[in-house]
Amino acid sequence: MKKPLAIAITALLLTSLTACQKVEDWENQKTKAAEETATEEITTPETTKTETPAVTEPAIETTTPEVTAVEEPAPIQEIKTFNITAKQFEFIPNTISVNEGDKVVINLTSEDVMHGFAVTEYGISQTVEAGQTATIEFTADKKGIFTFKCPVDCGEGHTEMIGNLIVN
Ligand SMILES: [Cu+2]
Repeated sequence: MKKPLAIAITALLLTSLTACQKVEDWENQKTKAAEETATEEITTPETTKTETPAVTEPAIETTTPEVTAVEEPAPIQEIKTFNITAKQFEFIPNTISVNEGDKVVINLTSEDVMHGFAVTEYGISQTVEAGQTATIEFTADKKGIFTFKCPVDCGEGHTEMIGNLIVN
């Protein structure tokens, strides 16, 4: 009488255990599936969120240096224009002052005979006909005080026809 009862109890226990396990497994699957859909839902907006600023940020970064690159050269090279009169035996004015890097424009006018404007260190030698105006253009890329002189033998006082180009 005791053996069949024990068998019956073990059988009952086994069936209830497997039933419990089945429920547990099913529940685990349910939570797994729920977790998967949850992570999918989270990752989808995350990727779109990180992609959007990644595109706009470098676009701002590239425009910022472009603007400063355009603004910078403007104050460096200034155009300095001088109207110089050449006559026997002087330049008026006889001193011109610029900053290193400036573009220098000289309008040289001769009042009497043929004269000119020469700076050895800058490789400049320009003549001007009597009564005419010649334009000399160069970039002051060397610092210092340079002598400018008349390259034309314009008379007795020709060697006195000198001036100073000051590049600061
Ligand atoms: Cu001269």
